[in-house]
Amino acid sequence: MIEKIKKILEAKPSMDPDEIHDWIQSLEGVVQRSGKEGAKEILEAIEQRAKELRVLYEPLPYSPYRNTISLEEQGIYPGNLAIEEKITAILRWNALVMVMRANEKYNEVGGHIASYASCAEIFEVGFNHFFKGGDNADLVFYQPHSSTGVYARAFLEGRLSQEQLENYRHEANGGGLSSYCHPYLMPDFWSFPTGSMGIGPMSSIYQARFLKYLENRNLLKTNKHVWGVFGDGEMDEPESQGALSFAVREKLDNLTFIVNCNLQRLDGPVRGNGQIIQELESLFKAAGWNVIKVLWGSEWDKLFAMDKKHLLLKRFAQTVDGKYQTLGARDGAYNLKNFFGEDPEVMKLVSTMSDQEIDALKRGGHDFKKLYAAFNQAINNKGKPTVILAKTKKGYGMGQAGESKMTAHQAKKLDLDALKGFRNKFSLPMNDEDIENLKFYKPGEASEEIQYLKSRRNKLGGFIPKRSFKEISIDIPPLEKYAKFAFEGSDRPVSTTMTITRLLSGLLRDKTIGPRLVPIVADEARTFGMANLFQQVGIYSPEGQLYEPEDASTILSYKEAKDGQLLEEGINEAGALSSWVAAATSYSNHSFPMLPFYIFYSMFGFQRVGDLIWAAADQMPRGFLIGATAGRTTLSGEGLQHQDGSSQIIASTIPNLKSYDPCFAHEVATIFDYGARRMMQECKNEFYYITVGNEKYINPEASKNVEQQIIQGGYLFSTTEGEIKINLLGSGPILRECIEAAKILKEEFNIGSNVYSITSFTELSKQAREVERSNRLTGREKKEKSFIQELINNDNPIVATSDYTRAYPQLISSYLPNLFIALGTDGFGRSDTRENLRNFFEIDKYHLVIATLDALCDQGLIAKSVLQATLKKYNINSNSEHPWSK
Ligand SMILES: Cc1ncc(C[n+]2csc(CCOP(=O)(O)OP(=O)(O)O)c2C)c(N)n1
Repeated sequence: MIEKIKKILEAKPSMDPDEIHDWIQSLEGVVQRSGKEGAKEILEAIEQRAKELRVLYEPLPYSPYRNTISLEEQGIYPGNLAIEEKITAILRWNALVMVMRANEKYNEVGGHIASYASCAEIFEVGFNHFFKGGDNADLVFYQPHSSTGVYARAFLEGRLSQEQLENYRHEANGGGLSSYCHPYLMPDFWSFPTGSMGIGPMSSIYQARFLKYLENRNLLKTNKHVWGVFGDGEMDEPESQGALSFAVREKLDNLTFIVNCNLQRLDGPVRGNGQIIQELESLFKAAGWNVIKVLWGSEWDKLFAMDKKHLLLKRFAQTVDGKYQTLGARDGAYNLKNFFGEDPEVMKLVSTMSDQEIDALKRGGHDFKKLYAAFNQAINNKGKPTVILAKTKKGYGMGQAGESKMTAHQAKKLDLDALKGFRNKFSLPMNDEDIENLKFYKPGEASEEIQYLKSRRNKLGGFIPKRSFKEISIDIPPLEKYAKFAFEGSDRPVSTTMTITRLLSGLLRDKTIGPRLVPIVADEARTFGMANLFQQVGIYSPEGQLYEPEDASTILSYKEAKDGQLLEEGINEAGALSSWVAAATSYSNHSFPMLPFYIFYSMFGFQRVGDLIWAAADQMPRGFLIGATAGRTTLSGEGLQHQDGSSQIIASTIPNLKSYDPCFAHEVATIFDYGARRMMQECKNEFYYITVGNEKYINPEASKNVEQQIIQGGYLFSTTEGEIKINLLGSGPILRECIEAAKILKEEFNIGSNVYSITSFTELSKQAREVERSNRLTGREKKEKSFIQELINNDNPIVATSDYTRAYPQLISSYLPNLFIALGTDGFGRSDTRENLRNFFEIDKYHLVIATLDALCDQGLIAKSVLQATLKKYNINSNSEHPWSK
């Protein structure tokens, strides 16, 4: 402040210093008379007037480099500090030992020590005082590389055995502990995967929002709080920052971030030449968050009290993080010389302190009292989310082996001296032999540590993390009730997008499942013909609707409502997907199943937010992902960045995802009904991806008795007889090219065909994979046939195609003995008509005929001259480049 005043005076020598002084004195007077709030009011009024007068004034977007909560405001610590310190020391030790033992045993399994070492106090303040457990458990996102500390705690609580700790990162044969927080691998323990940086912060925001959504829709009222402990390096991820203003817009006062600002990431400092804490403060403040900085431990308080001229603040402000790191890695003597000693007046403040006392000056993130005050203020703060920026040391207590070292993140062991140093620093009651043998330490059940830890958890409702919920089944109405239209065939052309949105609309009307559906769009409702939902169910907005919409006089007018059901997430696929995850895990997080239906531009799904979907899979979600305007040629006109030829292939890599590419309305309805029933009624841990297109065509009446096969992945759609025969396999709208090709083959070449509607090459391949494995591993004499082998059951060649790249139909090729020709849309998309695109990618009916003739030539069933003549007739230029290389 003084520096700033000096600067003002230097820049404007005409200003009278006394006048400035008077202003400051009157401000101080206001603070004394009316308190901080009064002073704030006056400053705001002055700022407002200054803006009106066009006085350009840009205050720094961050506060001084000190604790936001002053000592006077701190309050009394409600816990037993001595016991909590003991518990934390034990947890630190066991977490460290877990990593060292695992690496001694298996050498290659990795693990981290330094991250938990830096956030142990943060976790413990949460565990002992804030994180609620039990039926109303808070949602806590743990920093993934600190999972060891959470395991160490569960060990003391008696929830994990020593054997499990011994098997940290040794999971393949069951019973071991996951590297990071993976609900799929430890379904009774973890709820939120955070191992992929950035997904935790974004996901936690949408979980908090979903709680408000449930409440505002009068479905479920809880007082759950969402906590997220994240790394300062992690905050660089676009996903970490991307939803910060959203959290404010939605007034998420049920959300608290604690950023573990140890100033380091994996390679080095997060901001060597700057100050990450100040930068994050600016970022969060600009977004509108309540920001609480916890920078300095209690030991500093007496220095601050002596520092009337705020010289320490000036030193802090002058010190960049790269230097803080070096200071953190060195001893008291070094700090005296290189931090305090750089200003003789600051040096005077510490003149009576020993090197050891300097060494013992802690950072705020290692101080229970400071942290408690911040957590407490966070949960009592209303109307906006809070971030606590806690300054810590990476590898705290690791000494030369890691404390604030550049290589701290990767450190997996401490030598004997460092281990002894660790024991001494944290006063662990262990002898040298125990230390040398890396013994886990667990005080007896009757010890004060265990009793305390358990009583605290008891008070807070029970142990966490714990993924436990009541399985609740929700009935799905029979298809006849809402989906008859899809089976009757249509005189007028309809697209699969129209079909699926009509199905959704129908299901929304059902009294039981209807309210539990969560339709989600990312600014594409009109694209997919869903504008009717604006009125039918309303768009969720905690504010309701504060304006008369422009289209108020129309029947489909834009309607926002506090209890609106549709989540309109804006142009924000990552946010929409995070929203979907929150709804899709409502069954497990809140014992309140909801069925999300996120419909999106398919190219901006798996390709754009694939890692979010992978993290979703880890959480065993239940819900529909609908990739609309799918297919590289079915989406005509839009070109290279819009046309999706790959999502089905990415989807096929996700184990608990069932993905489908249907062609006809009844197929869509069958899959939709099956999925809804499996997830909601039968409570199966699977989720569904269905691609739908915007091409309109006449739907035939549904084939009979094929429902089961549609789900299995395909059925025989039609047959034409002929002396020679081909199998034409097609999925999605490209099935119709197969149907047309079959006609040409019959009429012009007398070649018969079996046309198969393949609803999912993926499902077919998964089942075939199982059968193949079982045949191999059982060594049975007579091998069982897979479903696809049974379905085809002839040795005619196969021409298989889809609107995706060749890899999609090729998923099944190795399970079939037939000659297998795959066609697909490999290459970059183009803007053109469907017809031209299908010709360009060589998947139209003519290329299917050519592929058939070629296959039959290979088998010696027809003459080459037939192929050559047909190429000529169709004017196919064999010299042109492949579409995928152009
Ligand atoms: C998306 C993603 N990119 C990279 C990594 C690899 N990684 C793991 S931890 C880490 C550094 C984390 O630093 P920070 O967030 O500051 O946490 P700290 O361990 O320092 O507390 C990196 C780069 C990852 N897990 N996820």
